[in-house]
Amino acid sequence: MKPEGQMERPPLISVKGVPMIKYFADIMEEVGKFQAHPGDLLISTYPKCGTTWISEVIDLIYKEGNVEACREKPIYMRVPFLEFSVPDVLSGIEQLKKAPRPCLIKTHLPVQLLPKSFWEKNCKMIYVARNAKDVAVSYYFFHQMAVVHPDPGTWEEFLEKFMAGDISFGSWYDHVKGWWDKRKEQRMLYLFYEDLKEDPRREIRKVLEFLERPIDEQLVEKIAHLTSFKEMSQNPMANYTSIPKKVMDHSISPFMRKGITGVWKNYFTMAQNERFDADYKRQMEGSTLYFRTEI
Ligand code: PPS
Repeated sequence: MKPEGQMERPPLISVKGVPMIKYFADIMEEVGKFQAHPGDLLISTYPKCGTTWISEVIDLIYKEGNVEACREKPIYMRVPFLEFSVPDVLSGIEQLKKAPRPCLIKTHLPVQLLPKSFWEKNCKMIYVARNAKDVAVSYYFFHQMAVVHPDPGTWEEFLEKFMAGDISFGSWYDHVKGWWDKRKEQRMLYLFYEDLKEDPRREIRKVLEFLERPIDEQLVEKIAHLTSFKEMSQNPMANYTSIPKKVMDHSISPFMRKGITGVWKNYFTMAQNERFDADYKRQMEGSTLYFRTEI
């Protein structure tokens, strides 16, 4: 039985072969018709790959380092989540109808489900990818605290589902490859969580360049400081603590959990690691994408 006041954990629904959270799937027809503005900037990621982190970086760039302006609203209101929908909470589409445009837009959709108008309007896009092993761990804990997801089961069970792509937003492997293959035909910056961790200043400069903004070293320094894991995990406008408990229960596991690369080593058994690596090789065969699982 679900605890009182908590939402149901409905089973995933397939949208053109991609498993999705039921409430998200329910609005996908409307999402497909969404009209992008040519000036909208799309922030695209597979879940748990650094969406919130890059969103905060970009919002600070857009607001020229004005901390007060960035702390006026939580990150999910400053960067509407296109396909987001849960009962009794403003959906991403409703938010976007009210938002001044152009604006920043977050999505976790795989390339094939992105509304056509983003391609037609030639919108700029920033994609952030993260290594599969850390994503699997992060997503496992997120399933426990964000109850719109199905119950993840044990870690062992969840890892099997992850490899099979039988989780919300489908296969990590297809997602990262799909967006990687699109990067050359679109105005897209493809970033890696591990690079952001290794040298945030270098990656912030890349973003500034992509957005055709001057490289102001003072601004770079300020943003690197404000978007460190330590700062963001204590910032109520960035750490998702303002979201209703029935949607995310931080007492089960905080949204800002560890924020490091290589955390998977604490969870994968040797046997799981071997099985995962063999399967990974098969699923990523032929791709030029390369991920670091430690830095
Ligand atoms: S979501 O729900 O898909 O939008 O989540 P997302 O923001 O993509 O990913 C959450 C993970 O990113 C970590 N995170 C950070 N790491 C380093 N530095 C900063 N500033 C930062 N902000 C968020 C967050 O802790 C989640 O990773 P895990 O491994 O679970 O800690």
